[in-house]
Amino acid sequence: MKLYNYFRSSAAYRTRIALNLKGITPENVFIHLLKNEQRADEYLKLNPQGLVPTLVDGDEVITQSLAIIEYLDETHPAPPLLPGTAADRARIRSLALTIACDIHPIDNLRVLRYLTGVLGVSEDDKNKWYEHWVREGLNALEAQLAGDPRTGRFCHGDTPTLADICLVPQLANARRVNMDIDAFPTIARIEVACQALPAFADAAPMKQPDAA
Ligand SMILES: N[C@@H](CCC(=O)N[C@@H](CS)C(=O)NCC(=O)O)C(=O)O
Repeated sequence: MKLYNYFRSSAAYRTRIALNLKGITPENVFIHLLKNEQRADEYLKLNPQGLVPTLVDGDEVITQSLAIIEYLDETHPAPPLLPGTAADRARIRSLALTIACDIHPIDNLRVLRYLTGVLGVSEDDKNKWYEHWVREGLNALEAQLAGDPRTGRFCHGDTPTLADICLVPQLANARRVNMDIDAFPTIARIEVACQALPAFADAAPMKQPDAA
C-alpha cells in the first residue's frame, strides 16, 4: 500500500494510527501542504479534491480518511475499529463524525487561507474562528463521552476504535493553538490511554520522517 501523507495533516494522522493498529506499514509519499503539493496536477489526478490522505492499494485509489479506515477495517478485520452491535457502531461513528464532519473541515488549511486571503480576515480573528469551532466541538464531545456508560478506557469501551482515531489528531490540532485540553477531563483521560499505545504514539506528527 502507498499512503499520500503529510506529518501535520490530522486526517492523514488518523490513517497512520489505523494502519499501525492493523500492523500495516505502507510506503509513504509525502505531500507538503505548505508548498501546495496537494494542488500539483499529478496529485490532483489521484485526488481531485487536492487533500491528503490518499491510500493506494493495488489498483484501488481511496480518498477520505474515514473511507480509508473503514476499507482497512473490512480488509484487515483484526483488531476491529468498529466493534460490537449496530448500536455500538452507530455511537462510535457518531463520535468520530462529530470531529471529522463538524470540527475539522471548517478549520482546514484551505478554509483558513480563504478567510485571511480572500476575505481579508486578520490573523487574530482567524485564530478566534479556529479556537471557537474546536472548543464548541470538544465541549459537545466531552458531554457525549462523560454522560454515557459505554465510554470506557477509550471513547467506546476498553479498546481503541474509530472514535479514538479521530480524537487524538484533533487534540494535536487544538494544542497547536494552545488550547487547554485539561478543560475536557474525559477527553484528556482518554487521550492519555491512547498515547500509551505505540500505534498512537508512533503516528504522532513530530515522529514522521517529513516533520520539519
Ligand atoms: N475529509 C477529509 C479531509 C482531508 C483534509 O482536509 N486534509 C487536509 C489536511 S488535514 C488537507 O489536505 N488540506 C490541504 C488544503 O487545505 O489545501 C478526510 O477525512 O480525508
